[in-house]
Amino acid sequence: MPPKTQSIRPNELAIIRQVFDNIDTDNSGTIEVAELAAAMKQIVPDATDEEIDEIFAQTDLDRNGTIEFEEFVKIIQTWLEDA
Ligand SMILES: [Ca+2]
Ligand SMILES: [Ca+2]
Repeated sequence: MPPKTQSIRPNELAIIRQVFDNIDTDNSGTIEVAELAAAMKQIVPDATDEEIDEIFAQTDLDRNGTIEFEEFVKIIQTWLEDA
């Protein structure tokens, strides 16, 4: 079975892990919507709650209400592919 993070290099994965841990301010191992909102408002100060909700919904692939690291990696991969 191929690894799910096939197209990401180990050093990139380490950077993504750091970003993930920075957003996960309560160190629960998952990103909650409030943590995403806080991170988004640092990057994009005028981001609306609707925009944040939309990004959260797009990232929370299994819709369990939290962003797991695996989901975070997938959304970063999608962004990198689109760039
Ligand atoms: Ca958290
Ligand atoms: Ca999830």
